[in-house]
Amino acid sequence: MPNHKSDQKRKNTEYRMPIKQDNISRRTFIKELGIAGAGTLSLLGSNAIAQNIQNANADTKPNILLIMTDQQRWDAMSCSGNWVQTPNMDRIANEGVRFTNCVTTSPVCIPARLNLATGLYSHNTGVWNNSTHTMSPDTPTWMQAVRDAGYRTSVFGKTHFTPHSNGVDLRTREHLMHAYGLDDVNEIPGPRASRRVLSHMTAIWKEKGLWEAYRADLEERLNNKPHTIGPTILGLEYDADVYVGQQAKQYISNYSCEEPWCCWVSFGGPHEPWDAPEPYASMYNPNTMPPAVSRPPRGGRETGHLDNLMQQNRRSPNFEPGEIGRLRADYAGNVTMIDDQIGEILQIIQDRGELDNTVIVVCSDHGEMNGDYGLLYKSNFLNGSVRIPCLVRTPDTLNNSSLDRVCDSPVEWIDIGPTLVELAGGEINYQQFGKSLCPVLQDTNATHRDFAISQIEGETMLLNQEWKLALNSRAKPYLLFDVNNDPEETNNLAGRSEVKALETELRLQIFKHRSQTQVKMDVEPKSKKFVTLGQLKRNQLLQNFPNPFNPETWIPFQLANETDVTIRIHDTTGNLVKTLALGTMQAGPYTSQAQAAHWDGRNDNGERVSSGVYFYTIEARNFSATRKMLIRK
Ligand SMILES: [Ca+2]
Repeated sequence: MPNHKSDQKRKNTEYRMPIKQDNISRRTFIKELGIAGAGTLSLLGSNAIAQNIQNANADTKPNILLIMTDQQRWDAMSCSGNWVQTPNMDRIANEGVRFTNCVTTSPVCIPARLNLATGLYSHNTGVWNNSTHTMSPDTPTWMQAVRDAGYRTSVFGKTHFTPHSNGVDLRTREHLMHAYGLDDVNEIPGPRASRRVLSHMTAIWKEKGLWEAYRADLEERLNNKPHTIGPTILGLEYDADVYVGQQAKQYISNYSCEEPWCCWVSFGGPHEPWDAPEPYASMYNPNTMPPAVSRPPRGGRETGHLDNLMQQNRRSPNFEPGEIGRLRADYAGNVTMIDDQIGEILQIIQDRGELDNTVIVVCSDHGEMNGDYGLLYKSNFLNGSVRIPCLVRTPDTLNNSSLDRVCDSPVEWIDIGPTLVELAGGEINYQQFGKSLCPVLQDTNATHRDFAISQIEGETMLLNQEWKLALNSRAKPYLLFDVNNDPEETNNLAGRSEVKALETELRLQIFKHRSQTQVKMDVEPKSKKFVTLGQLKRNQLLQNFPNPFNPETWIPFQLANETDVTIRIHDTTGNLVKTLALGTMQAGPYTSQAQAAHWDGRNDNGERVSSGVYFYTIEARNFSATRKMLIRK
């Protein structure tokens, strides 16, 4: 990374031990300031003190471990499908609740992940496929709500909140991740994007002389036969899933902040390529893998996106005999590898004495067809693609020995965000449509939702306890399955005269759901793209994008009129630290990093300010507003 060499060297060093090097927690900081006014800040340095704090926390708020995989089918756990060995996921299921009918709200990465973060559907976000999309930094998220509830939040692995375009370096986007609500960040791209998007992980691959070989191997697979099966050239030690697991493990192991932690471990696997390293590559016998669901004849029904997928050679290849078994065996190996990483993380939490007071959630953004219907990948509403693992284990479920540990009610994966916020003791004060699973965690026979919704490419699916119906982008029913009597989904009833009334009824439920889940018009504009000047009725000062590892910050605002703008930064005693005279600004939103006021973290004498709380005030014509910010070096 010649562009960032010195900068990155520093970041890498800081990254490895973010907590130990910078051991003043946010809350301590504010508390100290409150007690001592503007006096000097005492440091919480020693592990002994940190340990005491942890012990105190053990009686209060639980830590939160969100484990997410990419492209893990609902049945790829021993507890759900019994063909993949996942003792650690099973343990979480046995100490919590397993949701058997959890669907992703969109069976493909970017829209699904955006939905999870925001609690909004694709018909709200406008993101219906893997199009290039950057989540706006002023988007409210569950991560911010958990952080606001007093947690220190972190992410290790893949988020896909910003585009993975050629040459992007995810390390330059940490300020966005902070704005989304994540304090400590080590983001990686998925396995495909890792050949062209840089990260802390690819920097290591490069240093070890592995990156070019990884790129060449992946290119060859993609150009030749995308579903080539064979171990990654990275080996076990440098495999991306091992990297994510070990980074999270190290972070939790070293964690010494006062706040309870909320750690999101987001594995890039078992997303293809089918390249599990040994010993996982040969752990499963291809001949004993469950057979793929055959593709039924189409019949005279309406067509939809699924039919497009079935016509594409890449997604619907001519499988060689035995190939699907080999794909599945490799995939199972990858899942077990991830499960082993989860086991190591659980052990670390147990060693810290925190396991009993930790919330653990396991989920995946969508599934993988792995040959069902003759298909690879996802992007459709069939079980292999749309149903996902969903396990929720809390201190209460752990201790509730009489709890029925399986819940068959339809649930949506956007329900996870509000669940974590509630368990964190936080509040969601923004509009969203996720629904906390907490009530059903106490009574798993209750109905959480009458139906669950999923969307892709302008299409919508409804799943209730009896039926699955999908409308194509012309809102015509084209998939209808009796979920109890046809669990493999090989008898598509759509279009038959005897189900006409049923189709009409379910279709009306989708329309009603759509009308009831519209974003209110007074919600803040989501990004510059959707903002017209006429919508900006008032001036507004927005929350800065903090960067805990760097004193630089970006201050966004919006102007209703053209005016002179000045931003002044004060310390807690009211002393003026820095004046940013921005001059005459036109009306409009100044919300992206490029537009927002940039403060380099230096005072008017050019000296770097110390870590601490500051206030920034905007003056624009008659408008003035002040917000608090935290600068951490
Ligand atoms: Ca994905």
